[in-house]
Amino acid sequence: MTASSTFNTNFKQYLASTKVKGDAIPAGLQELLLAVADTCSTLSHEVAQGALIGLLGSAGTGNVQGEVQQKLDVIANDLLIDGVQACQSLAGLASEEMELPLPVQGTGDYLLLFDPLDGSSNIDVNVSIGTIFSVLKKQDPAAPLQTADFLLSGRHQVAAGYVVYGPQTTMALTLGDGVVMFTLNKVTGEFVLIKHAVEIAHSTKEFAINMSNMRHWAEPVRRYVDECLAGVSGERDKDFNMRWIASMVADVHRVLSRGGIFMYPWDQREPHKPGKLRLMYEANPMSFLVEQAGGASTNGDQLIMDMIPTELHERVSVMLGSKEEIERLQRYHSQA
Ligand code: P6P
Repeated sequence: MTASSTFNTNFKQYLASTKVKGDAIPAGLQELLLAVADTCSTLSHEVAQGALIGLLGSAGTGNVQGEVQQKLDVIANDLLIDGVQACQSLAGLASEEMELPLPVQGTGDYLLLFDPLDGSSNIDVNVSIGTIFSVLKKQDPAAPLQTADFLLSGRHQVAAGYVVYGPQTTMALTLGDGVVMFTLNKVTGEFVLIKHAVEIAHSTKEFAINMSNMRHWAEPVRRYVDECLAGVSGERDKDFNMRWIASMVADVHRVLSRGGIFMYPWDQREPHKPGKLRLMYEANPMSFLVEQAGGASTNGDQLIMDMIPTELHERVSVMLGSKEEIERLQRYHSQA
């Protein structure tokens, strides 16, 4: 695809003209993804206004995770619900911000899961944040919606993506046949294709983890990071760079864009919790994107997309990115 044609395809045209493994994208899925993209275009504008429209700071409420909700968390959640609930192809939706799934009027069988505004602790300090979404198909379309409908492994996703609200507002999307990226043209309000066939290099010199938790990590993670820090004189024979934006969408966007590894592993601070990040609407969609871009994503013991969920808001240990690094981490976990 030449540079000129790359920037002339908007999201609607892309969905209408693309084949996934030889098949056209179902009209109902196109409708749903366009509604998500349109909502994120609106959200991008709201996020950019911040203090100017009184949107910074806490909403004074808590969510099902026991976290203090930022005003923009609540607005993002409401915008997404309003933006998609009219989609005839939708059977229901689930959000990080809501304890139970929400049935909708649609007669379709798509299930939308989302973290409406991930990284919201960064909102007040003007650091990139993002929306993460995942699409599943209801296995029994005729039955009334229930939480169990959503408890499918990441392998069942029919689409997944994120929108990062940073210097550019950029969407990454996979439909199971590679990864594409679109940037929002803020004049027209359209997402425009900027990159297709996104690939993560199998090796890297860059890792991302919150180093302040080092003393709490399990031994395999400690061993891996120590070897990265030892650099060229150590086991790895090369120096590493470190990044930590504390916004999963921004950190994963960097991994998809230039390789690397992102880790939020289990640690001893809350040993009863398998991790901090959520499986259904953070780890699974990000893992789908990463695998489709030639990377890998594990919880240390198994590939994240193979995990069978038991709860809608369950948490998971996450290590994803360049394939060789994930294979090394899996090896260290199996040796532990
Ligand atoms: P910490 C944001 O709150 C988030 O859920 C992810 O986006 C991010 O990777 C992580 O938590 C940051 O956590 O403990 O470094 O603040």
